[in-house]
Amino acid sequence: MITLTSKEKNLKNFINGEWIEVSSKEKVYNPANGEVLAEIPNSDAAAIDMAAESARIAQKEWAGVPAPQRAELLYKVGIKMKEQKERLSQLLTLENGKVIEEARGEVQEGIDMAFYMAGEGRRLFGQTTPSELKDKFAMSQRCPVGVVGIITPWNFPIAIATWKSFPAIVSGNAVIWKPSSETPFMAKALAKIFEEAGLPKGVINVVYGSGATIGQAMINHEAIRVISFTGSNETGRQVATECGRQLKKVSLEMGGKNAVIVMEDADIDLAVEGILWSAFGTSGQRCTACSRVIVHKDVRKELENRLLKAMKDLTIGDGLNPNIKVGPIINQAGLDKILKYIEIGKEEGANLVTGGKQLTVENYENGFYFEPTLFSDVTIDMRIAQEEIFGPVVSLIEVNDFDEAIAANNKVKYGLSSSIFTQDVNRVFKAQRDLDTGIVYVNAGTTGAEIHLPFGGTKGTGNGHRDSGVQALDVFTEWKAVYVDYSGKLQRAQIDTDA
Ligand code: TXE
Repeated sequence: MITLTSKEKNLKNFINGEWIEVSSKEKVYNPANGEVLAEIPNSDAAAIDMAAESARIAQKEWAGVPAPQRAELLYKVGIKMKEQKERLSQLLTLENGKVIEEARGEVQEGIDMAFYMAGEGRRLFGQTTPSELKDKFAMSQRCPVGVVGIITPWNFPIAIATWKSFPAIVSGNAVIWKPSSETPFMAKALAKIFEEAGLPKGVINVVYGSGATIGQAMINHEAIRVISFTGSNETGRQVATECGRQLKKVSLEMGGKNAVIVMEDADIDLAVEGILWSAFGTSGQRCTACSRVIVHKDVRKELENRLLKAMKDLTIGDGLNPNIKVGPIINQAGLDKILKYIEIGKEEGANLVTGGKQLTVENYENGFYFEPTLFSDVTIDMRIAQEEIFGPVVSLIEVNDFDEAIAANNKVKYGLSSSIFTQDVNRVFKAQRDLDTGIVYVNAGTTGAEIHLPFGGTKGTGNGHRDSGVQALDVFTEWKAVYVDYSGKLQRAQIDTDA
């Protein structure tokens, strides 16, 4: 068990390079034992006015700093994150509950993102193209949008923040960040690292508070030109509707109903390992979590038996204990949601093979634990096979052949991640073409995205934008087309082309 220092506990907004006290507070809990960790500011909308004003001024200067210098600062951020990796990981487990090994992986993702985006400072490529006219030069370039707002969830409190803030900052924007109230320590730690690395004041601002007040104030503020949001489908739709009304650019990532497909020629042991890691890692609270297993009828029984056996070996408890494989659920609301879906599954006629209950862990009686759960005899139209549960619950769906498997994968409103286990190269290529998700894995589970590729999905998962990868720059930049005519006469495009 780690203990928070009094400095770490002292949570304040970070606006214009200053740590600002907020009198209204709410408690934040450790999901492993239900104990109060600290009090987090419950800001009002005036904090956004203050942050937007500071960001507006800071951005003008920041955009004038050459991009390679902006990038150097991100590089320093990466170095500092690396130096502090273990402490950051422990704090992450403390506030979020995920097991320490996964927390280290998440912090590493942030470090990777810092170095990757630092590289972008020497690229930020535009294009030069031939002009249709003589003695004329044509090019396009990326320009910062200005002040951007990022709204992040609790399930990847540092990785998602880096996917959004790093490309924004290297592109010359200033950022206002509202982290989830469940996970305030990662936000404080990252802001502190930016401060130590020497980011000019006002380029990043952290404002704690509720979605309804602070999220809404960000959306409504005229200085904030982009909102990048990760969270639930319901909230994302609301955010997009509000942004649409104001013609504000919005990027959404809203989760998934991800499937692992296991064909009859699959390496079953490998498939079981892949399912375990992607279904029960972060206690099933990943947007890419495997919550459906679509299995060929010839290997259904064998897969079910081996999966069940492997699930029995999962250790559940405090994520800070390195022997634990599955940590707690984020809070009581998360548990209630999972319990609701267990009842729905039973009513729909699915067979509850194992799990399905809240769990009490010795010495952690007030923690939010849930048994790893397996439903079989699930059909694709059942709600447990359609809706995001966000917990350690897997549904087995039996299919007759490859085509049925692809169709079952695609028959959900989400489109984030999918995976197929097979040894057949022809099926591999057909699957990567026909699976309609933004991410496809072959002979691996549904999680494990690398930061230099685009992250995001189709259909109800998003609205066409991507976090991470070079594509993340598109969210935080505008394209400018520039024409330089050095002919000394007025040449008219589309008219004087024969001259
Ligand atoms: O999400 P919310 P919650 C899903 C998952 C989970 C459910 C609820 O199914 O069980 O969402 O989690 C801010 N305007 N995912 O309640 O409400 C909020 O403060 C602007 C999947 O945490 O979507 C937080 O910072 N912002 C997901 C962020 O939005 C608002 C990850 C997400 O909160 C707002 C998390 C508003 N009106 C949850 N209301 C994934 N894609 O992985 C809230 N927020």
